[in-house]
Amino acid sequence: MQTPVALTPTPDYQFTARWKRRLGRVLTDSRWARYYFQLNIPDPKHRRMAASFISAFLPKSQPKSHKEELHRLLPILRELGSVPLEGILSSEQADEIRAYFATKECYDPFRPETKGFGDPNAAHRSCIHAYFPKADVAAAPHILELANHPLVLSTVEAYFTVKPVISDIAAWWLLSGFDAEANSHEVYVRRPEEFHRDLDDFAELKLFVYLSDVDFTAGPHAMIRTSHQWDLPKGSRILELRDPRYQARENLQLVTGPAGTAWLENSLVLHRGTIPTGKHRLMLSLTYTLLPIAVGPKKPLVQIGNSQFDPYINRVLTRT
Ligand SMILES: O=C(O)CCC(=O)C(=O)O
Ligand SMILES: [Fe+2]
Repeated sequence: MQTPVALTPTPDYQFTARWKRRLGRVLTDSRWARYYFQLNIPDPKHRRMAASFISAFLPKSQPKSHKEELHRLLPILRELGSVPLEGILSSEQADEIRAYFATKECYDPFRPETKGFGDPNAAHRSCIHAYFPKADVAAAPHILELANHPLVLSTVEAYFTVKPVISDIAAWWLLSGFDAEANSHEVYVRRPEEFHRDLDDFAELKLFVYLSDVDFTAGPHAMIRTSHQWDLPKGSRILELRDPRYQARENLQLVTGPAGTAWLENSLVLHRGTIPTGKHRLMLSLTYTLLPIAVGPKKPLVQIGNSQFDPYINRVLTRT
């Protein structure tokens, strides 16, 4: 009998397959062409220049509300790369959203064969992250209002100098007590001190909102303050906390707070979710960019009647 041979693709085959996949995407969806183009310009200074060039062709914002608050928030966002937004979601509203998600199912994107669940305690032992379908997230109570909160939109518009697009939405459980051995191949587990940037568009801010109470045992979000301005080696988008060339550890910030805690973060800020040691964490993120992004929804997620929200800003999330 012949010994079975494991069929591992050769590096050459993988390389060709990757380029074929990219070409297919670029030819069928122009968002992917823009996506791969901007990936080739990783350094923050050139990205800022590209963003301001593109912005010249985009609609300018309306006169802003919250002038005084903007005066306080914008310098912090520019300098540190992130800024807390207080009072945009009450803890009662966060509880209502969490109760809504308990009636829906979320899924482990890496294990499509496992069942969805609403109760995080019912998760498969190997599951780390479980995401709710984006249409369910967009239809959740309070979320569209939050995405269009005047303080959020004014801050993002002032930062970009033009109207943004809400280009992606996500809500997921980060689960405590997952089987680390079953996930030993995962970078998240294997390199617990690796931080990353997200490069989806030349300008990108994310609104992160905790939907459960997050203390140091609930896998708090971690970020490295001021790192959105750093040039990383060889155009990399990841950094180890211990890298002696950067003051990463000195600038490390862990975000803890009750459900409803919200902040805006430049996606060039090096960040990661830490590993929970005691509690599950439910998180919401809304992505604001100059143009729709390749990794965002392809078609509007929800139909709404006679919307009070700006259709340009909401065109990826909603149609009327
Ligand atoms: O889970 C977290 O705290 C961070 C997730 C993340 O990297 C992102 O949403 O871009
Ligand atoms: Fe990220």
